[in-house]
Amino acid sequence: MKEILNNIILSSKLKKPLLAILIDPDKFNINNTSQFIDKAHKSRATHIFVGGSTVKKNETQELVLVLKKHTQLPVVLFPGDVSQLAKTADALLYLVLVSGRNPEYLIEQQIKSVPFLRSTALEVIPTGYILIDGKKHTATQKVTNTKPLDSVSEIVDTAKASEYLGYKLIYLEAGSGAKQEVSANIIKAVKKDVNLPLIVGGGIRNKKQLETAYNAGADVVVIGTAFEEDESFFNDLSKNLV
Ligand code: 1GP
Repeated sequence: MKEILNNIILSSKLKKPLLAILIDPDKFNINNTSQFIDKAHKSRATHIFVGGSTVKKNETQELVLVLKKHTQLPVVLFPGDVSQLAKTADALLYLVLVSGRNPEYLIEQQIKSVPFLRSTALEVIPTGYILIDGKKHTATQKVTNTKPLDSVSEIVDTAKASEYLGYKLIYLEAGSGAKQEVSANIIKAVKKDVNLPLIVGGGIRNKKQLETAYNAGADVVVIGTAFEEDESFFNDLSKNLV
């Protein structure tokens, strides 16, 4: 079953924008899950992503179990490394950091994940993950020891190479808490040249930025920090306001 990917492809074709709430297990109070998810359900959120740059052992698995008890929204792993895998999630963004040249995040982590993945029915979605300069030295940069891209043509060529290589999704990432989100110009340029659904995240903190990303061609927007800092942001994204 490739339900999650097929749903993203269909939504992209129908121009129905998707919104993923990113929960970082390291920063999230698991005792607040019920309240947090109630708010997410009243918002236009369509997916829950789970992952972070530095997450303690077993934290992801515990959180995913609790989330699955509280929501029917698809729970998708967005792992910082191989320790952040959980059988009970619905899908895994199988990230390859194609903007970087660090073999650990190009192939090593993926190989390390194989024994675990063999024993699960997780939907594995090959994703070209492109780190873009968000005017802040983000955790992703630190942990992966890679440089973000800032040239539009390099970003587009990297995304196109990912398409030729057979990846199913492109993730344009400015980094969690980025000062500058991925620009509309970059999103438009990638959308024009690459025939894959586009996920965009990093530094999106208000409705205007969200709509700008959708209008430029983002199929899925990911927001984490804005909800971590202030859950009332869910009210701005109420289903009734769409
Ligand atoms: C980070 O793209 C996500 O990996 C979300 O970023 O936390 O800045 O919303 P924010």
